[in-house]
Amino acid sequence: MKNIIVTGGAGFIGSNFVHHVFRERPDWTITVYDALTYAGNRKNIEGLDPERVKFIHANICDEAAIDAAVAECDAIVHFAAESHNDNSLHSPYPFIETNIIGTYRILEAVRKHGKRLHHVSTDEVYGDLELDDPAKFTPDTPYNPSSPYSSSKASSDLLVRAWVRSFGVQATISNCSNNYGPYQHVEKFIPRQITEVLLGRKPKLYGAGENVRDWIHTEDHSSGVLTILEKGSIGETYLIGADGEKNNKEVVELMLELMGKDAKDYDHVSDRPGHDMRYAIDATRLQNELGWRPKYTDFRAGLADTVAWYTDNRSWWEPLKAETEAKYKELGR
Ligand code: NAD
Ligand code: TDX
Repeated sequence: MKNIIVTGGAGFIGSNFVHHVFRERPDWTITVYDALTYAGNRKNIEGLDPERVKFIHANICDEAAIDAAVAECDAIVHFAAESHNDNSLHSPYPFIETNIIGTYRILEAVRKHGKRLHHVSTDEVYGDLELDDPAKFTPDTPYNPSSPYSSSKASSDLLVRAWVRSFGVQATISNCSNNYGPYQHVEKFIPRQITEVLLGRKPKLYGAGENVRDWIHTEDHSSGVLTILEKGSIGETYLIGADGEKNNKEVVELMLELMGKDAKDYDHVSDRPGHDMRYAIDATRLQNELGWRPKYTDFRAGLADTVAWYTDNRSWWEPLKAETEAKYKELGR
């Protein structure tokens, strides 16, 4: 596999994956296929050798454009999505179009051209867990999504499964937990809070702050996806997680401490409607069957690096901040 397309490769996780593959597979070429929505940024993939990293500015819903791109590659890794729950509560339609129709277009293109597909999805398709539930999500957990975002991702996963079974498409799926690291949009929890503090304001916790997320460094997500792309069994679903469960209050307090502030100096704001309580991943299949292991398991160190990245890259995030906070103001959060 030498020539891959990365959809959404100018977004947070996609661009980290592009950097990862660029480093780890020096004989591969990578075509980033991205519509550059509000969440995409060409700066995320700046500085990479243009002989090895190409860019196509197009929408995955554009049938002719995706068909032409897929015809030229060996495999496609599909990250492109509308990815933010709060936006999906405010205006769901783009989630239906990109996440469902866009994935359908990709499936039809890989079917026509007989190409390998890896579809990137989320643990949110499984719904949520109670705080005291000993269970974690496994590949056999029934789908039970809560939000327009997670239900559109669940729909896309089901399309992939159907295209594998009905048409013999060569696809794998991964469902990963909450990522953190560089290049994450300031609408998301960790970058929002870091940048609020850098601007002299207070972090904003939804509700009581007791909701639990299973944090994984985006580098570990990248190595998981690359492992599945190279070694995964066709038709299989793999869960990617690094045993990183923390509640939101703990994350904010650690972040404030790392930034030299009073750990209790945050505000509680109104809760997200339908707010999932807890996500937790059991990554046994990926570990046992494909031998994958996470490397960035020290959350304190990973969060400190992330704080340092946002501190050092103010010109990257500052232009996004006003519009993002205006959207939150409308939502009352
Ligand atoms: P992101 O919002 O940062 O980036 C999305 C990228 O896709 C952007 O570059 C955007 O321009 C592009 N894009 C959006 N719509 C497009 C379209 N119609 N055509 C072409 N390009 C389009 O998202 P992210 O957080 O990096 O998430 C990437 C993928 O990983 C998504 O599929 C998401 O569901 C999944 N995921 C995310 C997380 C997380 O914690 N962020 C966790 C698990 C899975
Ligand atoms: O300001 C905030 N305050 C707050 O308390 C924001 C933006 C969020 N939160 C809470 C809500 C969640 O419990 O923090 C937690 C994380 O929120 P998000 O960053 O919005 O992520 P989440 O809704 O958990 O979804 C993320 O993980 C799964 C990604 O955005 C999805 O793309 C991925 O599929």
